[in-house]
Amino acid sequence: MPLPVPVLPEGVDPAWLPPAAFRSVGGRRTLIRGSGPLVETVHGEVADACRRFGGRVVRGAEPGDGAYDLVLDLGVHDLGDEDYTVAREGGTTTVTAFGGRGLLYGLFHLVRLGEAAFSGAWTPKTHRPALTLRMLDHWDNVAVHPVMGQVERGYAGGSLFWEDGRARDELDRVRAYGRLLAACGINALSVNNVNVHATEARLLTDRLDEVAAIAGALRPYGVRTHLSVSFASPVMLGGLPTADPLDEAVRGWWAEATRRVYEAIPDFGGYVVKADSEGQPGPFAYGRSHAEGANLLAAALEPFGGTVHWRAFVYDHRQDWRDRTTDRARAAYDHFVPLDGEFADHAVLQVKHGPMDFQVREPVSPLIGAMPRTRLAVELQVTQEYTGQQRHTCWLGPMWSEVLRFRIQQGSTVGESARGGLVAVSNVGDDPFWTGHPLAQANLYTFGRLAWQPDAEPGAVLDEWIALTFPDAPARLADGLHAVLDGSWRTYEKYTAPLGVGFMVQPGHHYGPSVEGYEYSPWGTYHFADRDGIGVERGVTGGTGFAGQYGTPWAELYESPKTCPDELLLFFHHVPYGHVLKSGKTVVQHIYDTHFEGVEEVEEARAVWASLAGLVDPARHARVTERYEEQLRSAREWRDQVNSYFFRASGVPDERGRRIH
Ligand code: GCV
Repeated sequence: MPLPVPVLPEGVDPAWLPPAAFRSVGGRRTLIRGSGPLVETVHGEVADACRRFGGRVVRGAEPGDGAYDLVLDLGVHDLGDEDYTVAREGGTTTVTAFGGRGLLYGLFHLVRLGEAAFSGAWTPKTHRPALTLRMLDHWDNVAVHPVMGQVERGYAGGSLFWEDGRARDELDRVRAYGRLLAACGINALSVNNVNVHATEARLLTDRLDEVAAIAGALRPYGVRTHLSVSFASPVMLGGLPTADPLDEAVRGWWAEATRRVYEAIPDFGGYVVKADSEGQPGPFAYGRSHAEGANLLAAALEPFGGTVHWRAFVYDHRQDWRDRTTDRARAAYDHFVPLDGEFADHAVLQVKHGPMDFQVREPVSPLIGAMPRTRLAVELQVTQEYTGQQRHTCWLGPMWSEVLRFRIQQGSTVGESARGGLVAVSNVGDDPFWTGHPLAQANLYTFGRLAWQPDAEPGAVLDEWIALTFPDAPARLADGLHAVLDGSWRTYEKYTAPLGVGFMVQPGHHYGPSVEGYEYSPWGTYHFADRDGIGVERGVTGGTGFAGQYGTPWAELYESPKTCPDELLLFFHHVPYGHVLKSGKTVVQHIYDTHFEGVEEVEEARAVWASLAGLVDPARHARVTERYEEQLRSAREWRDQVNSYFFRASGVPDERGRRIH
């Protein structure tokens, strides 16, 4: 039986799957061959397109039995579960796949191609994902947390999954979410915050049925469910006196708990664990290593084929700001590199892409190139915690692409090193536009597509997103969207923290400027600005030694201010305000210029957006317009605070005599 396409609740934006995106797939004579649950999903999709645009679907016949425009063929092919081959010959477009996901991804491939999928002739081409795991982590709490709200670092309303303290009864929206994720290639999702509070810990045991219900809603679109668990579960939930990973009773407890999970959710993906990090419990309490901790859970998951995603975000968050010997940027490498080779096969070490914490500009984490005997997943942040909180337009595709294409170790890019997959913190909530800022949908789509193909051109991915989201867009709209999105990450960088220094945000909620907000805090987030200069000395000579954690050529390049790229200069070096950048400007003049330019660029983008009224539906246009007002207000605040701070600290006037307060 074809599975009906999920119905969007009234008023919810269809994002990149509006009905019109299926116009080319509808109106055809289609043959679908093969069986299995995802074939029913594919059938449902094609049937829905035919209902809207004409055409018909036949199941099971042989391709030669009639004339078909489209054949979707699941059978025995020399392909992996997610791969598909597309071809066109004699007026028939064919997708062949071996697995249901492959067939579904092949169908969405045709949707992306639009009319081009049904014209001309092309030789067979096989598409396969570069990374087998393409996952979103939701930092959703079941119960609304008194400080963090329902979604930690969430800027799109409440949770899609949890409401009034339990899983939603109505899961149509979750089904529709799974469909959006499949259309950009995401195949896994964890349903709760990595900071596991008391209520959420119980999802593993007595509240498992709620997780199973969500898994059931995501499954038809090939999205596997994972769960964040507390390392202290045996104590919190099992009444054991210890959570020591080498204790037999603890190992037995995890084995049994995991067996029950698989009984309820046979295709369960595995656990996500934040241990010994920002107050979460972990193996250090028992004098055990993080490999011992991760392997405990890997052993419980292994019989069922599951994986533990063990996060490498381990650092001292109670640092004394007076202590210049401790460098947070070093922490993940220092903790984990000695453990290379000790992690079990079913453990994946999940590493944030930068050594600090999702700032607008960071170097790539040196850990990514330094653990060749460990399966690593790289973690990005789609939710815009430090990049404008979905009030600012900030398309992160170019940043992620730079990270993924960075050659971290000889011959290998970050994308190639992420053998355990690419993971991102989701930016989605129950907001009618899914992401709060409607243009932030482009970030989620881009993440999925880059996870499928890390070396894809981000601009081409944005073209896809535009064509799907606005199927009848005139060229003027597409140009306008590129104009406001293409450079928006660099614009954001210009009016916020300069030259890689990071963390000039207001403490706690992290929105808006506060140059010294994190300067005398315990979080390890300092810039050391004084009257003479700014930046963190992280060289091997005279610094914290962080630059030495890289291999060749990066260690040498970052070691000296002469060779360090301008955009990371203050991340690696403390320099005088008069230091001349490769651009020929002094550091302080660069700060003034970029902050003035950043605001001007927001003003321009706001005007471009205003000119698109009439080409975009009114509700979406109004929402983005409102966000631009706030972005401009906030960008001016950033400019004025940052420029005034450095003018007062340095006493150096702006060469161009602009107004600084
Ligand atoms: C889920 C940052 C965020 C925290 C987040 C943490 C993490 O510190 O501010 O909200 O906690 O990263 O990635 O675990």
